[in-house]
Amino acid sequence: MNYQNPQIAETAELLLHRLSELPVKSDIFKAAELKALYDQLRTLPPEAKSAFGQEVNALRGALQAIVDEAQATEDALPPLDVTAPFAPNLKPSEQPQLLPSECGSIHPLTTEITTILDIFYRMGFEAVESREIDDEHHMFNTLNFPEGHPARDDYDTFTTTQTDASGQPYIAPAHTSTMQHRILTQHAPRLEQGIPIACVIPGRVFRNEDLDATHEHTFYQLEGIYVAKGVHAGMLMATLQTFLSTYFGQANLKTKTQPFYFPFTEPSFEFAIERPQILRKDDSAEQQWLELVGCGMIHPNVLRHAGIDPQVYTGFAWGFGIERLVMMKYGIEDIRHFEAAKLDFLRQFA
Ligand code: FA5
Repeated sequence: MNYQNPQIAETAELLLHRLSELPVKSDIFKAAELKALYDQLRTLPPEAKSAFGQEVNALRGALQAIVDEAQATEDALPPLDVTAPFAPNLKPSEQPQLLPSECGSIHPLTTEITTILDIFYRMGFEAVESREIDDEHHMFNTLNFPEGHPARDDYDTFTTTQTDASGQPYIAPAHTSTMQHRILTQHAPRLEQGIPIACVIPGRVFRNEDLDATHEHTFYQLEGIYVAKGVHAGMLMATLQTFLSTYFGQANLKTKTQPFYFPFTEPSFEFAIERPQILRKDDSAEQQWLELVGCGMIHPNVLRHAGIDPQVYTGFAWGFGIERLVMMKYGIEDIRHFEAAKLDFLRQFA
């Protein structure tokens, strides 16, 4: 359309160009230039108003026609599933048959992690997610593993070819303890205000492992950290006992500890529970134990590294394998079921 008024002609050219690039076409009606034309119309003398008004309305009509046409084309297109695991432009007849999404269900590990976290929330812990890529500093140095110490070999995992600023490869963490230094450093100022550090950290961990019914190369752990004044090992045992009794719904669950070694805790323990009924090997009256958790009092060097004075504050930490816990609860005999994507297994938890 040819506009007689040069100002309207110029605005029309500008708005038509802008419209071609706007993702939401109707936003063109919010343009300040269009509003300016209407504002100007109001100020014109009556004799000029009519011609100016007709051209501004014609411009608005032209814009509306383009917006309507774009909307009609959009409505005519079939909806696009950008998450579809095939080329989105395939015709419906060419698309592979997929199960309708209502057939899916939440993975049992997701459900159980939610249940586990809920118990710890009620005990006053907050949750922080761990990372799936980390570095040598958090994997070993801040956790009191001396350089070249054989204890590092217990955490054999995968590394990237890409290196960090210090020339070290990035590490797929072999345990959630890599988060300890971060949590302690970040929350240390709370201690001065008399607020304890109380965090649980769920996360996926990776190990270069020989696989069997209880060992996976990729599995979940839940780390726990508690630091305040006057914290002692009895509190650690009580915390784990309370959690496990609640999780298994068995108030009289019996637990025991035995000495262990972790560089980042002193003393260190392995925490065992009496096998829940479902996982007893036989009906004998003999007590049967199952080691489940690595734990201990946080090593003074780890606290010091995070700027916390171990003479004033003490704390405990633990780490358990989530799959093993879930296996015990439901009597699952092989850890590899979790990642096997077998519907027969998954449907039992749907
Ligand atoms: C650790 O990973 C320590 N970071 C735990 C810890 C945290 C100690 C804080 C002290 C303070 P460990 O390697 O034992 O410890 O693993 C802890 C738990 O993870 C085991 O008890 C087990 O439940 C689980 N786990 C270990 N390796 C595997 C595996 N390959 N597959 C499945 N679960 C595993």
